Amino acid sequence: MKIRKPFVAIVGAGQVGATTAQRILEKGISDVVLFDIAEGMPQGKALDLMEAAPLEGHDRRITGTNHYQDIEGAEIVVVTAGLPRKPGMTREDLLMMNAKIISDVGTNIKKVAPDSKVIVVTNPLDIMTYLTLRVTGFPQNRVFGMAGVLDTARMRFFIAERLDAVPRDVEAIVLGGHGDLMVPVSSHSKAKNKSVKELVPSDELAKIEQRTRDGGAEIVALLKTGSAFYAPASSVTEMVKAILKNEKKTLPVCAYLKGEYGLSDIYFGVPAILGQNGVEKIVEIPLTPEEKKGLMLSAEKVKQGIAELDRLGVFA
Ligand code: TXD
Repeated sequence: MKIRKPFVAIVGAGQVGATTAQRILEKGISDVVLFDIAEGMPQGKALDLMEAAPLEGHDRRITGTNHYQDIEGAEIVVVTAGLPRKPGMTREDLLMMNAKIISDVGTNIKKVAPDSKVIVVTNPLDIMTYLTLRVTGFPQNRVFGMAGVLDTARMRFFIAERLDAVPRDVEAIVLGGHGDLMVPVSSHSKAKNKSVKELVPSDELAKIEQRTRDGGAEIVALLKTGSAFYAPASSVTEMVKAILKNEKKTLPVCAYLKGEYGLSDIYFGVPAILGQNGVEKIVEIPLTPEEKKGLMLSAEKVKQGIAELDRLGVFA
């Protein structure tokens, strides 16, 4: 089947990759090319998804492939290739294993889709996004990562659950690195037209913030094998839609900072405007002294991860 432009390529047809493909197709956003190194697997999933089209009623197309050549011309490349976290394993344990994979994937994207925007999903997220920038040599606005949309969605759900509210109607934002030190910004969380700080007692809000930080681990512990994929796929899809439809929507994005929030030469979760050019602007929001302090701690951890990659010779 001929894929029509603009289309999205997804590298890594595992849980997050395939579910993202499903969401993009079923929401009618664009055609999709699904790539994986596992032979037959992306072809099988693509065929299965096409066979659902008569029932789901969409007119989108997907093909599966093991050849990078087939992603040539992609408007957006979503990178989910990697190994998922196992119970007890930290995101940083994944560092070296996934760094090798990302170097390979980035090199291929540079070759076949040099004009694409790249959304990195692979963990440890902030560090793999930084590595993707270095490997592709793309402009910074065309390389960014997904984590904040997911962490924020988790927090929104936890607040909605506590208040018996509709999750969609709860506003929240989670900033910082995608790790244990991420910063749920409760000063900007709202529900029922009120600040969440007015609606939820501070000790309970602190628990919600902690559950948000542990959101990934909570799912890993329940699933036993693999990690979350439904909400991550929804989060990637939200970003893809904002770019393809040039929505200029402000979302928490793992973006390259050049002095914003007092940080530079780092990929970090901040509010950013997404549109047809990728990250079009970093938005600086006022933070409490405590939130600022939390962000600096989180940034320190991301910087350490980047330094670790450097020490291991990954950038050489
Ligand atoms: O918020 C976030 N950023 C995250 C990140 C939310 C959820 C998952 N997060 C991370 O995404 C997770 O820790 C992993 O690093 C990735 C992918 O998670 P997923 O659950 O989709 O992992 P799978 O199901 O194991 O899929 C990974 C696929 C699998 O099919 C492999 O065959 C493929 O990646 N793979 C490759 N594809 C292309 N090229 C290479 N080199 C390659 N190596 C493995």
